[in-house]
Amino acid sequence: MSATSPLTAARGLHDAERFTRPELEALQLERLQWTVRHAYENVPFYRNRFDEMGVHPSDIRQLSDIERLPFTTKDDLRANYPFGLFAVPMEDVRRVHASSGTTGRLTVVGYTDRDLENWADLIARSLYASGVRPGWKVHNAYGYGLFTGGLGAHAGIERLGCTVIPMSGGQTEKQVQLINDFKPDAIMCTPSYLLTIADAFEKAGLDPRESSLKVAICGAEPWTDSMRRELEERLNIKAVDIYGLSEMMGPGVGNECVETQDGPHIWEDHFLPEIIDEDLRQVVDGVQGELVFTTLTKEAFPMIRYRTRDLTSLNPGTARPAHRRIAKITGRNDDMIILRGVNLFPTQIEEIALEVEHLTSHFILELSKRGTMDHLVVKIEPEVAATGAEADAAAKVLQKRIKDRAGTTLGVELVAPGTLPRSEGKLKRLYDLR
Ligand code: DLL
Repeated sequence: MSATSPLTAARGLHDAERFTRPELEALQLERLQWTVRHAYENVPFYRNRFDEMGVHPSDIRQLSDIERLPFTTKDDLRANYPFGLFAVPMEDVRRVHASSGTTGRLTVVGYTDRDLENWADLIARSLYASGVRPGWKVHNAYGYGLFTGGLGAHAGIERLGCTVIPMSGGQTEKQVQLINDFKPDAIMCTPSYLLTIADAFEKAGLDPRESSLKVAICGAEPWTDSMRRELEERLNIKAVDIYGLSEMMGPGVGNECVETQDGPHIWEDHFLPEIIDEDLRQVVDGVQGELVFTTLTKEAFPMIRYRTRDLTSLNPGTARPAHRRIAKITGRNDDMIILRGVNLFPTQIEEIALEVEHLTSHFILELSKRGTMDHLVVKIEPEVAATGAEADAAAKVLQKRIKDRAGTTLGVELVAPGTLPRSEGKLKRLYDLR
């Protein structure tokens, strides 16, 4: 099999998945040199940055030379809105996507024909790693449109030789009906939306464990291993983690293997990952920090050392030995809550809430001011079947466990089952009322 025959390659293991680490690194170096030259020659922003730092593409002689290159941030994307960072003429850009983020301008990304081909291949590779096989029906509940989730996943499902059910997000009752009637083998959606769908099954009088689904490929937001267990238990499926971001491509930058479920392997033949500390210095594998990526094959939108703001560590490959894995992302450094000097992530609360009997994973965090102090309240739904006394006791347990493990006291308020907003895509956990 040749590395360039996409159809066959995408329907089994790609050559790059069998590489040894030295083989992979040789390819990475060649591709890094190409990318750096491509960006320098075609994007004035990169040329100026490189010139300011006195670095030239010819200085990249080995992979570690990447540390000589400047970082790129979301602000740089915004400052070059909409197409300022594109490295090919507009007529060669076949598609754009955009993400809104929480503040300010859209960030826009673009793809050439070849970029779209690579993306479909990488989703196919990710699905294969998830245990999906040609001939399966895949229900795609990632949102279609400017968001990369829907259309990105769509092309890869087809590429693997599966039947795609292009449902998109929302219309939850209809999702349940289609899953029940079309009997898909796999589903793609955010973990929080899968929970909404499981609830909707029960509301419709159906047992989610009895559905045809075998695998869920979940990502686009941080989630915990406790949430994985909850989803696997409630739906009788395997839940596998898919990672990605628009600035690199979209979904499929990395994916977990179903046989090990030990964190997404980054597809390092296309993306070069680094982890940096607060002083922006590279740290060694195993140490947590901010994830940074450089694209290795992107034509329309090469990105050099893009700071993702995602907090994780890089660990040795397992099921795909040459491709390092990222640890489950605890959060982003911009959704970290600093409460009276203690750092907190919504995922920490999720982890703890899911352990407490009689509570559900339906909760939000409300941050407000009491006098001059910040105050954080967890509003959480108890299980429908819990008695008032059971729910009250559970709320106290939650508060105590948060205090013991996160080191700070939060308010815990019970709210009636079914009253908190339900996810239809990326779930908003934190409401800042200050
Ligand atoms: O969320 C792409 C995607 C779509 C990935 C569908 C997976 C599935 P953005 O909207 O640009 O792109 O958001 C990217 O989402 O930097 C992380 O903070 C977060 N994220 C994505 N996947 C995961 C994951 C898509 N598996 C941002 N675990 C990233 C934790 C994730 N966080």
